Amino acid sequence: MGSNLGDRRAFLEAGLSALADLEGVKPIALSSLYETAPQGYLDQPFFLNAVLSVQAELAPEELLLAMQQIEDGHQRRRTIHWGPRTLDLDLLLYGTRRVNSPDLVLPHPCITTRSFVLVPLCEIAPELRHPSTGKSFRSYRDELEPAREICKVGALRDLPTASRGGR
Ligand code: PH2
Ligand code: MG
Ligand code: MG
Repeated sequence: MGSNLGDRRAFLEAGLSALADLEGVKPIALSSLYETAPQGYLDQPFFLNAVLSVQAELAPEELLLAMQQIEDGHQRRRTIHWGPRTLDLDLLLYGTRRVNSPDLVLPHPCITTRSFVLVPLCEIAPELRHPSTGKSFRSYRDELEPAREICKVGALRDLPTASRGGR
């Protein structure tokens, strides 16, 4: 999850609640919140990033669609590629599943090179390995240049449970 426009923390909180409210999606673990220097497209504000692990009954494509609908519901405008955004929800991994479709590539193709992904990911899943290469995400993280700015800035609120009544 990422945000670098407006009330970044509020957008991440809202995204987290919306994910937890999806039918068939149960939050399992949430990383700390990190403030991170922009990567890729550099001329934009710093991000807040976090990684969330969920148990999902939805297929990967269905989950992705639901995530995009949540983004669209939070003032997300799609202009500059990798540019500033109120709420970005990226599907990084789906178990050990490998997907290569026009709309979805899993594992996420940038997962091994982005410190703002690897640092929070390794926090919640320290033993996890890349499903295709078998290499641990910790190794990928440790091999990154330390210059990349990434700073723990606390936590989002507690891991939400679904607020849907009775289901
Ligand atoms: N997202 C991007 C591009 N660059 N940089 C940081 N630090 N955090 C992000 O979430 C991020 C980025 C495109 O989604
Ligand atoms: Mg992204
Ligand atoms: Mg995205």
